[in-house]
Amino acid sequence: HAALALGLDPDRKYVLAEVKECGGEEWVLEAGDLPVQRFLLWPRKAQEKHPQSLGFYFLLQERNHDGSIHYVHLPPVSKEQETQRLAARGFLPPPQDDFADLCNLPVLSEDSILNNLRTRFYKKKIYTYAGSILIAINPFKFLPIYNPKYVKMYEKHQLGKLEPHIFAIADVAYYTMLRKRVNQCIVISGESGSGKTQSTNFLIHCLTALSQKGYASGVERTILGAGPVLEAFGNAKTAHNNNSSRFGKFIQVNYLEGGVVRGAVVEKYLLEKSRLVSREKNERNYHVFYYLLLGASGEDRKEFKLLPPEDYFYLKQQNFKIEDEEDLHHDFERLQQAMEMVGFLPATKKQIFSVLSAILYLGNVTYTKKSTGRDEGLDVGPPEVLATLSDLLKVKEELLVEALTKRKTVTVNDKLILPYSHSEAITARDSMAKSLYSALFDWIVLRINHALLNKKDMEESVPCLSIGVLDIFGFEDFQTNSFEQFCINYANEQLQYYFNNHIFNLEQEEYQAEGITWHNIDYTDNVGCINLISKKPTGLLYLLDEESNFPHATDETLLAKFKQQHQGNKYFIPTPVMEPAFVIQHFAGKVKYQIKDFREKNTDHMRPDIVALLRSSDRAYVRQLIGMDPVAMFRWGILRATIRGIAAFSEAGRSWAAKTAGVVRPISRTPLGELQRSNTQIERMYKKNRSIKQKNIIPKNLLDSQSLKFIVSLQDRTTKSLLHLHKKKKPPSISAQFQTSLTKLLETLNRAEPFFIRCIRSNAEKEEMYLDEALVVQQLRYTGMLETVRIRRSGYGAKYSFQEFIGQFGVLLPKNATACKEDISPLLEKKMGLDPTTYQIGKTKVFLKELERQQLQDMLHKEVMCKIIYLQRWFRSHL
Ligand code: AD9
Ligand code: MG
Repeated sequence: HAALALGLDPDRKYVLAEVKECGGEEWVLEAGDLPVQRFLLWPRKAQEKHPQSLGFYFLLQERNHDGSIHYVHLPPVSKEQETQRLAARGFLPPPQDDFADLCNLPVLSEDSILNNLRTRFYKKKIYTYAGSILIAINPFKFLPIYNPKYVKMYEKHQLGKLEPHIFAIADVAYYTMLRKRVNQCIVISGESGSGKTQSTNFLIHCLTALSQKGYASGVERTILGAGPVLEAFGNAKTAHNNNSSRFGKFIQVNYLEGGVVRGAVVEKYLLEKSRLVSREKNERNYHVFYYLLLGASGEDRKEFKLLPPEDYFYLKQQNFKIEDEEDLHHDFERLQQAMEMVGFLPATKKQIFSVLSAILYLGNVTYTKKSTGRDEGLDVGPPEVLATLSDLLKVKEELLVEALTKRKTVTVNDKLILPYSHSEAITARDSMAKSLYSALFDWIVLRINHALLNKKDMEESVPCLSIGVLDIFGFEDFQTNSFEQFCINYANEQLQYYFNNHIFNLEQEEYQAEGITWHNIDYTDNVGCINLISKKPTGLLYLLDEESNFPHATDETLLAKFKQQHQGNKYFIPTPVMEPAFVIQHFAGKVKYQIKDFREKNTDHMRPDIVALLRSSDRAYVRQLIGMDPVAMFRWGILRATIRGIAAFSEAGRSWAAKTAGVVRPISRTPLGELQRSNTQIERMYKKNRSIKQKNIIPKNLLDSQSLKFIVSLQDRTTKSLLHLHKKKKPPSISAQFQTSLTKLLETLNRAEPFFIRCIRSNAEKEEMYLDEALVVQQLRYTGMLETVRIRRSGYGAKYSFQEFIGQFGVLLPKNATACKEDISPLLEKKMGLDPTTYQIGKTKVFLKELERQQLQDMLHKEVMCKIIYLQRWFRSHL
């Protein structure tokens, strides 16, 4: 029972020691002439930070089994840390009042917000509201508040009546969607390691549980399986987070009108490809590689030709050590289960694992200068690696060697074959690995989407309502930051803007439009930074695209362009002339980006040579991975399903669908010319079909002109993307694609009603139940928490149009009341006697504070109960 750490209590009267395996018992030991009061169980993490470190305050004397004595030196702990840790364990300070909603704080300041959050945190209340915004502080420790009992507890409750909880948000989003018949979205933000992905998982869990009766089956199971599969392939250990998302995702859960889950769609954003081939010290490659290597059975090892992890170049760079073998083994089992949940058959899993194995082998390909003859060029090896690769990918070894050593360029009238230089060859090899992995990831997302789409019968109905949950990669600032961080931080910048726009802009514009009394609240606008990055024509992203296309450009000319265009911009901080880097003042802090490889990463598409090689594979799966644009394949999936839906509906629909399907079915194999012809045919059918619709054979909601147009446009887009592939036309740059998908995402979000979750990282060391005040304050500051609470507090959380108000609270109004200010006002002013500062009636809407809304709701409830009792009495006396 070695003591792990010692410290002084805040008054420096006692020595406190912690013992790892004592199971919470108190121990008494001697420590010099200081009395030792008690021993506590401290988090293991705290100890890992200073293993056996040579503190000079404390010396623990221990008796070994054989009676000899040895000493353990332990580090001192700061008074502040000590106080916080003691508070966490319920020792100190005496219990303080706390507020579940920051809007109810008696005094509003940065200090009072922090104090309240801290007090709650150490009472294990990690969730706090700011009106309807949920603040979640990552405790790095699982609290027992997520079991199904809690889902039930929060079901149909009123926000604010129970302790704040993430399930409360899911529940309110769900019932608001059903009540208002409007799509909802939940936008989760926070820096890397703050708990967004974890929160997403809790939300998805709750959102599927709410709709199902008792057990997860069918599509719910698929949705629940999707998370772990995507995390295994798209998350990795970084300096900030052991499970850092290296891609963004938007999961949209679709519901039937009655609220039963019908399916879901996962949209992914920008996977960090560079991680596959290199990364910073102490960081790891994608989880799935370690799961596979440490979890695969002997048989699998043989089949996929797996080596020990330390034998792979892509894994062993920089401080390679694996300390969590046991966990990884279990993780692999869990991954396999999740893959089954999303419908991956054993054969599919095998295909995936052999591609993973091939990717790892690619890293072991080495090059040497040709030793014989005058032939310039490189020898590639080692032979056994090439043989294994050719076997795993089922490609001819000569072709593989060619793709790994020579560049083929097709000019107007000639084909040029040039040998790569050593560094070019390494780049080509890595590019192949990255392409394969990102194609694999896209394919997995696509397959998951298929499973989510097809599980429930497409025939039944069309999607009506949805709740989207957004979980992107959090803001990050590493020792060295590159193109990936630039994109990630830009996405976070956009999300902050979205938040500001909703919470401050739109809200205050509405107050103004409604003509209610209001003093504007200022906030820190980040639009300047967004303009710096993305405003046409000189935004950094546009300059980047320009320089990426310019043949003689280099990273240096790009940097020069940045500096020249944005000198003096307050978001673009000057750097020393010689430094190959630039600094951006983001809303969440300054970040220095190294310009190296910006251009290359921005145009990092699958190389035609590699496409050609993989196309020649004898393994259908490998051909599939690269053969089709995944987006097109996905659309094709919807197209097919829609056609099936139409077919199921009626005789006329069936014949239409049969013809249509006949035209488009073999789309992936159809020559392009024919595909274009088939487009014309669909168009013709679409026109003909108008008459079918007019005859009311097909109901409007199933086959309105909108969905037919959709089908035609899908077909069109599919053709276009195939053409793209065919003509080898330059696809848009990575940043342009990212920009487009972000814009699309924001459009989707703007069409839905948002809920916000602000995740906060409690400390940078991932220590359990420990709140680092400085770090938390910093996050509160840059997210504009004080201003947010201010507007939520002085603003009005509840809004009803007059019509909605009458609809909901009509029972409380006189019989002949109409939807106007004059009829509604007496209820609030006289009958309820509300304080005039707690509500306002505008031109078309009633605005209420949260507490008053609850009063109104309670009053309604009482009134309805009275009516029921009255009716019951009446019945009893009359029947
Ligand atoms: V990143 O931007 O993807 O790098 P996230 O997603 O914000 O980041 P994540 O959800 O991965 O952070 O949380 C990091 C770790 O904190 C998790 O792996 C958990 O171990 C831990 N965590 C987060 N939230 C909770 C929680 N509510 N309860 C317990 C939590 N642990
Ligand atoms: Mg994450």
